[in-house]
Amino acid sequence: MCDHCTQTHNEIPPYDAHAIEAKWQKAWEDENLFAVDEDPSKPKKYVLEMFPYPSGDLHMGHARNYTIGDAMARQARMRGFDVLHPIGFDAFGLPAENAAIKHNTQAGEWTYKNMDQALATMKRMGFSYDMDRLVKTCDPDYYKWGQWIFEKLWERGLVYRKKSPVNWCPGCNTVLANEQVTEGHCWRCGSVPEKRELEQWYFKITDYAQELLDDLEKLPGWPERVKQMQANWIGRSEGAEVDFTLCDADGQPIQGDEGKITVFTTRADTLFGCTFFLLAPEYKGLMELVEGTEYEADVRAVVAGAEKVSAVERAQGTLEKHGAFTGRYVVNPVSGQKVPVWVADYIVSDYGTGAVMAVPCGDQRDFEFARKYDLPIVPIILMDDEREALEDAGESIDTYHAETVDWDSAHAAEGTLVQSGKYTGMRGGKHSEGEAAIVADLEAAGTGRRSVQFRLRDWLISRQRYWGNPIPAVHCEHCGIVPVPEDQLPVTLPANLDLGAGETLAECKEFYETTCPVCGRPARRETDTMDTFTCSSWYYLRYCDPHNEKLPFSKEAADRWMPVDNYIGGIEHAILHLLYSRFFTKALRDLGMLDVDEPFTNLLCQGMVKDANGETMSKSKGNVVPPSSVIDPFGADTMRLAILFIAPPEKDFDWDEEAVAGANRFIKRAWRIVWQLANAGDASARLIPGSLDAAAKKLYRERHRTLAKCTEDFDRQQFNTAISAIMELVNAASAYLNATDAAPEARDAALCWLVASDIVSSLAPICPFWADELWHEALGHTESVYTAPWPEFDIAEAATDTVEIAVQVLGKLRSRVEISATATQDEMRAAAEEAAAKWIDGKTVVKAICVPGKLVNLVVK
Ligand code: ANZ
Ligand code: ZN
Repeated sequence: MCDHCTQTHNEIPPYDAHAIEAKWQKAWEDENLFAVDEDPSKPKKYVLEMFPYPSGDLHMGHARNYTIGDAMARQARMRGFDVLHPIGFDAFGLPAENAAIKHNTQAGEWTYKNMDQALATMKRMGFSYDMDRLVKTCDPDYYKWGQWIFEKLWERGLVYRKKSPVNWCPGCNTVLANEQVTEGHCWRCGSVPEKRELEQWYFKITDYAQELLDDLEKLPGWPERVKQMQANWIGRSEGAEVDFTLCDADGQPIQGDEGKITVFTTRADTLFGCTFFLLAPEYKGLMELVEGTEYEADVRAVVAGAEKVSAVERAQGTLEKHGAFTGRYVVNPVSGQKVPVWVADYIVSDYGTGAVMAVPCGDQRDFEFARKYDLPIVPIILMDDEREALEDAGESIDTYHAETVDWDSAHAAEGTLVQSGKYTGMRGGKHSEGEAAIVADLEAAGTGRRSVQFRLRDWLISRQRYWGNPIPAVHCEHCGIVPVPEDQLPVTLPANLDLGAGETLAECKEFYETTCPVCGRPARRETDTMDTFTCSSWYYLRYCDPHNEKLPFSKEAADRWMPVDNYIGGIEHAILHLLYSRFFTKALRDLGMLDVDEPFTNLLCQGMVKDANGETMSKSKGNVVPPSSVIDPFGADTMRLAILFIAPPEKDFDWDEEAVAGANRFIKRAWRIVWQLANAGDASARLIPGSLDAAAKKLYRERHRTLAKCTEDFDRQQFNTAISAIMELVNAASAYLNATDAAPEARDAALCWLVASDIVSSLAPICPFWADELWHEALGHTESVYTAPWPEFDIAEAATDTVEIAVQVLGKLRSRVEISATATQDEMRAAAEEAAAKWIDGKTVVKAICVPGKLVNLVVK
């Protein structure tokens, strides 16, 4: 007898998550089930999750990231794609060094141990990776190719060295790229970087600035906000360069800097409002202007103060502004006015020309500076309401005159130009009529020209750290800096550095002593390593061809698999990693190594997993929920189901114990229903839709409807609603089983079998162990459910052929009746009269008002 009803069924085995999961982990591994087929007759699908940094075991954020990708990959496999779904580790980086120092081990040892632990958790979670393609960036056979790519980029002129003020992080003891200074702090340790003048290696990403911006349009599958963040970071600005003539207090030209200083401005229309002129503290030639003068000391003080603050913060303009007069002047090429030159710390040297025409009436930063140092503010642009007020007062724009303003902030940037010579009356603003007119005149006079500026800076890639990919270069006194010959790659990291004692590569003789590959004389190896972001900029290409010993990857393999169809990862990578990867793809394309312009067609940024109170999980807060805390009691399938069911993938969610318990209840229930259906079912019976009875017909319709919904939701990656659809199917199946309990022999065996298969198949991408167990044990298959196709459905079959209509008598609802969806008015009336017989009772129906599909109102007398 069955516990749940009064019938005798075949035995239903209990759902034992742990036994099942262990069994299928092993079976899939033995069978190498998730290896790529390399079957060119099938369409390809490349599903990729951002690979982890192996800092310890996986956390909930990883579990969510990989579960999303795995559901996509498994479903794609069932839908007939040849799927590439690889994993690896972003294994170089500072935490390994710090841990090595702290725990007195080697950075490599610590890293490999962590990778093993993470791999074991991935296996428990049932992720369908092609393990044959595992990539660890700290393996010499991976980083060798990173060095090789570096040398190719070098040959192409995309690598150079430059001495410049760089962000030196005192916490990490290394320089940082601009991108790695977020809100004035090191992205990793939070220290405030210092400026240091150092010779460093750069990648010339700015060569691709325009293309990186333009091609965002080729990415409709990326979240808008990510594209916006990239566009802002690239920061294209259209404007003009304007040459000012340098002079002394008497207006005598000075021959410094060829006698002129050029500014970049987006607002040439405001030239008549330029009342002073600003130089960045790092401006080349600034010191020559003041040396030996009474102004030197004040200027030096501003320069020294600026060194303590990062350029990023200074440019934000939110800090208190500091400046000093240089004693020099410039002459405005349009107005002929002579204005004083100041140094100001909110001007940065690496944007535009490092010199600015200050227009305090229109620019808030200049306004604040003018107020602080009592410099003139002359209004040269009227906002529309100011202009109307002027005209109402009967005054003319042409004769408008004001030498100063009583405002407390700069005014709107757009309006009508006034006090602007022949440009008075024109529209002013970015890309305005006035701007165009002034730039045209400047061009004609040779004192200005159109110019486009990008915020994007070249990528500073050298790091003075040990645990990274060595830059393959040799410094020779005779030959200069030369690349390590290709046949000597990789330059391998020495294993036994004493990090604890503070030893660096630059102090490791064994490493740096070498001979020059050109002249053979003793030489010194470069001891900087590459930013680890270089390693993660092309790993997705190595996955296409992981064992290639001649190249980082073959063109053939890249052409087969690229671009990645679905890339899944955190929004924290919206700028750095994604921008660098896009740059690498384009540069490698230009080297002829692959054909695509963009590496990632669709990008999904998964939301964060927060604790039950909506707080970000972190070790320091002690609120981390480790994946094992769910897998241990419930199994990985419950964990995966809960993760995908709690919220759509791109939304943040709060960790919810109740949802986990709910997911576990559903899995168990679905398990029983599938077994019951399978026991009642028959694989060889033929399903004849026309001969199904009403209850069976209802279930049959429901399966088409829910599968259509589920499939569509999978396509939109809305797994939570896909799961809801599967739950509805399980409910419908359960209702059918209950309705037919009295006469189980009358159940439609073909239908039961079909629906059992449907439930298992549709849940298979989400609960893989559960699914393969049922597929084999309840449904008797000998091959994995992932070799079976995704269930087919026909949305037309979901349409019902009957409708329920309301029956009213004299406008009062009396009954409901089910009639054919195609019933005529006469048929509707007849059905209504029958259903409402007792309210008609002896009276005559004089009229029937029929609303097809909805109701019949009977008028009686
Ligand atoms: C005159 C002016 C008038 C400006 C006005 C703005 C408003 P975007 O749009 O971001 O490209 N600028 C130029 N170089 C600078 C530097 N190195 N450091 C700080 N500021 C700099 O910004 C361009 C504007 O930023 C330029 O246009 C310049 O100020 C300033 F009502 O020139 B403008
Ligand atoms: Zn040499």
